[in-house]
Amino acid sequence: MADNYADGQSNASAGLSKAVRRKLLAFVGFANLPNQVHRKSVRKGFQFTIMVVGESGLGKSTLINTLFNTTLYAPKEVLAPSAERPKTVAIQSISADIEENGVRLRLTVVDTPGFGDFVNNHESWKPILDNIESRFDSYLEQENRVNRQKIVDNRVHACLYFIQPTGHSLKPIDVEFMRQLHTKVNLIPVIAKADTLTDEEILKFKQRILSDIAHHQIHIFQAPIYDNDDEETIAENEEIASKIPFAVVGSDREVRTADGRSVRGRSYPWGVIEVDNEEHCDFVKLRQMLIRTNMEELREHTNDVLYENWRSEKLINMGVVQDPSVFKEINPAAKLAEERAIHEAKLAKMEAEMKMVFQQKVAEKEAKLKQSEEELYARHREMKDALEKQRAELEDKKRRIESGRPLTPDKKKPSRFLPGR
Ligand SMILES: Nc1nc2c(ncn2[C@@H]2O[C@H](COP(=O)(O)OP(=O)(O)O)[C@@H](O)[C@H]2O)c(=O)[nH]1
Ligand SMILES: [Mg+2]
Repeated sequence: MADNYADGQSNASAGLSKAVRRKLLAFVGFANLPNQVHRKSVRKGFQFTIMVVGESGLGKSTLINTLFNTTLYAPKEVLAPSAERPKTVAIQSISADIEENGVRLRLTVVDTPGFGDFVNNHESWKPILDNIESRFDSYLEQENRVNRQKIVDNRVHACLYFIQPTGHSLKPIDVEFMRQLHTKVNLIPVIAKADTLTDEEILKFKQRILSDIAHHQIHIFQAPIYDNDDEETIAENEEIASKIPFAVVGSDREVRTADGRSVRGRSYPWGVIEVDNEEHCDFVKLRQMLIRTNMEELREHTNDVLYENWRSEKLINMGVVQDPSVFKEINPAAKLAEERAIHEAKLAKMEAEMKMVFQQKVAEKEAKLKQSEEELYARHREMKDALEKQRAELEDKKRRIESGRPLTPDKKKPSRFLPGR
């Protein structure tokens, strides 16, 4: 009795179809899935595009060279004052394939020289926004191709916005740029040439920048924290987040410190600022966020949120409507009735078709029968006529025999059948 009762219980609870966490009895192998994904992505390589925006001379090119430890940008020739300068923001992109421990990365840096350099900087964000959107466009076009095997991802995954180290607050052009772009790109604000400010100035400047950003409801990229992250990762991400906006110093030169070490940095009469020293600036934290910890996060956020929003907005503007039935809740009874109605309509149609074919066949058969009946009649008449003729002949013969005339007619004589002979 007790056993039955227990059975009843377990059946009832099984009916709720709850996902049950189970311990596997043996090794199945899907724990290896992350390794498979890893191998595959290493083989395919990664694509990452960074955009740098800021007035010229803020150290954008230098910082990119410092970040990737390569000379992506050659030292620029200083333009003579009389030289023709471009009148608008020019957008240039440089790509480089870099490899580290067998992992290939196609890095593209999009530079925007000329931003903020004009007397009238009205809408100088526009060419940059256009560039970002045209990259989305090209991705969308590739997604819509028949063959989607080789999609090149040229979308901008991160935008480093260089803030002039004034120590005051954001300038109107900074606010305008970030307001226009924050829904299209992962914004990462940095304080340029932080070696020109003291530690205290940097701290105050950061607070003012953050409050300006909050005031204008600008969304800057923030590394998400997940439930399943270990404490170390959480601490690391919090540490990174606490440094935003990163106060950076760039240098692609090695200098010698007072204690004789050779470091990447900038040398001043009073000492050396080390780029890779966290005590001196936030360069290391910026690099960590961009490259070591959040590169995939930046790529994912670009794809899943920024691109996705742009894409659905664009498609809606183009008049593409979402079929609402795709999302309709399915009611099993209604679905069954609908299916039955369709089935019945199909049966009725089949029946009508069969009836029609049957009637057609019957009509054909009838016509055929009528025809053969007429033929039979005709034959019957013919045969009757022939018999009639034969009888007449025989009668004639009989009469001649009785009258004593010869049976074989004279050859010279015309036919004996002619009437009146
Ligand atoms: N003080 C200081 N100077 C820098 C820094 N980064 C670059 N520079 C200098 O600023 C000048 C302009 O740098 P560049 O990278 O060409 O600026 P861009 O026009 O924004 O690309 C160069 O002379 C650099 O050596 C920095 O972090 N601190
Ligand atoms: Mg430059």
